[in-house]
Amino acid sequence: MVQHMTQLHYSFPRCGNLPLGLYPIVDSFQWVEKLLPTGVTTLQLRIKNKDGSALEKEIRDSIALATHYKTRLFINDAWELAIRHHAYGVHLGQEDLNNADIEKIYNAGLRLGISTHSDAEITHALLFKPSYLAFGPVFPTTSKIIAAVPQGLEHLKRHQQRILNYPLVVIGGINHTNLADVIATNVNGVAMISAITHAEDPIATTKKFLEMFNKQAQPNSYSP
Ligand code: 3NM
Repeated sequence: MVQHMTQLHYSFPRCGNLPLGLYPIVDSFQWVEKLLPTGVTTLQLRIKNKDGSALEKEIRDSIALATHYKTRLFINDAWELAIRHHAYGVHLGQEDLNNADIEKIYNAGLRLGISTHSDAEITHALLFKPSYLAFGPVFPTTSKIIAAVPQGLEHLKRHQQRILNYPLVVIGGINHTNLADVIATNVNGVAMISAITHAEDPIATTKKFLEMFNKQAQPNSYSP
């Protein structure tokens, strides 16, 4: 599929007035089912080990339940299934951008998030006018093999300055030791895998992180 290298004539819809906030990324319907009752307002389903009807069932069931909870569920990569089952949004990595039909995603009314790891990738991602940009890895991560070196909070702040007023979700190595510092940068969303899925008590941990986010975040500093 052709990659869009020129400015699009449309912008993807934003994700509402509520910041994306705590943004757990999970790899099964079972996890979606477990986390939705915690009150989480954003989730991503990122399944890398299934395809065909097994993948479709996970996606379909997750979308149905997230819709019931009014939770913003982003489907990683599987954009056609996300459209077919009316997901809230799609999340694409840089490499996925080459295979996805961006216009189809837009025409179906879905939100779009795009991963970035550098100034050049941010510039590229902005051409698609997505609903939000994800940026990482902020800290070292063991959940994904990534060529980019961890950016740290100082780099993060620099990138934030560059895309002022654009919703930014940060990712990579975020956990209980650094979450307060990350929230203090006033990012729109904080995505995490292992800090939740490897926690001894994932539900209690999610609730604690949600509380931290709600206490510490300054709604006025978020873009609409
Ligand atoms: N994407 P954890 S880092 C899926 O930088 C993913 O684009 C990243 O997992 C990026 O919270 C990452 O366990 C893994 O570090 C995040």
